[in-house]
Amino acid sequence: HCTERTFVAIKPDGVHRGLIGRTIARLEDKGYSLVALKLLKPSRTLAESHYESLRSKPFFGDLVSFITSGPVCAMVWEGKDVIGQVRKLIGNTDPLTCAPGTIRGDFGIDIGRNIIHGSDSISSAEREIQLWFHSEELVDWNPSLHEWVYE
Ligand code: YYY
Ligand code: MG
Repeated sequence: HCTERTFVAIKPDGVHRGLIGRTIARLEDKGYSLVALKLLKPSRTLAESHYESLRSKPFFGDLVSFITSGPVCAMVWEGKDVIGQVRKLIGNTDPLTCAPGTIRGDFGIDIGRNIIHGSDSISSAEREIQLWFHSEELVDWNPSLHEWVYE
């Protein structure tokens, strides 16, 4: 199988609400593997560059204050089509329009408290992984479940 990596972050609301374990469980249950994981309080520089494409939006200031309030659980996940599949597991940006069964659909109500981030493309995944992690923090390993998850 060809693998792909994505950047996932449980935002401060998800951490405060005790949703780290249940969120990780959903990605593990799907069959994806964790490549890196850390808990941090992001700097303003990190939060602003993470969301740099949204700099001109009216909610940008609130978004950066919220993310920097921390803690954030930053992760890299790997597997076939993981970028698109994680976006599906997460659900739409606005939790009110998410289907039940998605993370935001099950756990969120307001758009500014939507629990989790997932990269939206190959290029943003590469950019975000580099932004949040040093290359030596990414762990190469071969999950023994692969032969039962992939044909
Ligand atoms: O990728 P995703 O998180 O689903 O949405 P983006 O359009 O990239 O926006 C990033 C982040 O900004 C969103 O998760 C919540 C916040 N936000 C907001 O507070 N209000 C909006 N109208 C749009 C986005
Ligand atoms: Mg986005």
